[in-house]
Amino acid sequence: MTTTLTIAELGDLIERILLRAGLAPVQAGPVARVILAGERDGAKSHGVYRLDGALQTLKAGKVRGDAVPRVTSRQGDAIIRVDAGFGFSSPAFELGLPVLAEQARASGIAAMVVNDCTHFSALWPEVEAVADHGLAALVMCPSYATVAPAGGSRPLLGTNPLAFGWPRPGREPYVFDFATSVAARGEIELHRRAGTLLPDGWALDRDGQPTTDPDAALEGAMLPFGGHKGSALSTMIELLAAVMIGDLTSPEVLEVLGTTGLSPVHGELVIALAPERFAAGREGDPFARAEALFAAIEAQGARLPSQRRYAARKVALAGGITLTKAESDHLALLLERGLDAVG
Ligand code: NDP
Ligand code: PYC
Repeated sequence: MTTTLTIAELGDLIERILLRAGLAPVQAGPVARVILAGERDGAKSHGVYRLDGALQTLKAGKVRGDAVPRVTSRQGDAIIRVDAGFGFSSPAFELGLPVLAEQARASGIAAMVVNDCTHFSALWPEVEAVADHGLAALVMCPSYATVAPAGGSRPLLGTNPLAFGWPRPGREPYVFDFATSVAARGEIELHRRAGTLLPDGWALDRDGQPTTDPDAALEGAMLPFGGHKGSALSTMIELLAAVMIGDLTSPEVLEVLGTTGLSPVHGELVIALAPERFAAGREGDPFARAEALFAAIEAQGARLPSQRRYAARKVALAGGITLTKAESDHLALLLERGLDAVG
């Protein structure tokens, strides 16, 4: 038996679970919004399934449930610095976004550095939020060491997601967002829970041999997508969104946390760009030219990234979000027992 909730009902339930577990409202609201967005858009690897990890991290004392993020840069700085105070990343991002957008519009480009945040979420909610300000965006962050570099066999890099957004006047932005590993770790965990094998080429076991067993993969190493290309992109993310911003790299995160069973703590880099400022003085409107490019892609029968998500969102907006019995029973348990419900 399934249960269907409206988006507002599910958002309210998630927020109440987080408050019941002890998160302060300043943390619970943004965290609930990002989890709800995952469920609404059919992005199950970052939907309600992430609640347990967030609450386990809170119970282990590895995230501050009462952290109040602060913007620490001065007005007019091109680098907007947000100290997450060892809370979750989403409250820090929401706080810094208006400052970032204002500065990017003023200068054509601005960056937001978020430090000391616990991060479990997908990045597309963030690039979409920047694109809603009429800005293009790049967002990236490390994770913890679970991915072998191309040619290696032991975990070193993170699944390090990279997301990009381009605003499209009057319609949803062009957005892609993917792990630089073959798949997000959440996908492997979902295979494990479902008792299904992984596709070939996703992972190595602890002896460095290819495996399709999710348990062996979680104990071993995941692989970067596209061989040396994904490996280099992932390394770039370690450099820009960890080393450059003075925060932890994926191997350092694992050392500090001591487990991949909790949500990782590190930093995040968000870059916002105003396309019309870059194109100033050149022929053609960048937004119209982008539309011509998107139309040409679709004319070949290819789909744009995020179209599946936007379609799922339409369905959810019209008919609500359907949860399995196991999911709704688990949410009820989390609401009733708070942190006692998680290991
Ligand atoms: P997917 O492989 O599921 O999707 C990657 C992107 O490609 C999406 O934008 C998707 O759009 C698009 N896409 C998929 N298939 C096609 C297609 N046939 N044609 C065009 N576009 C397509 O992503 P991952 O499993 O790699 O990552 C999932 C999520 O995990 C991401 O949101 C990422 O941010 C998150 N993550 C977070 C981490 C963290 O540390 N916080 C670490 C790693 C991952 P669509 O959604 O519409 O299918
Ligand atoms: O799915 O790989 C992942 C992930 C790691 C941290 C948050 N999501």
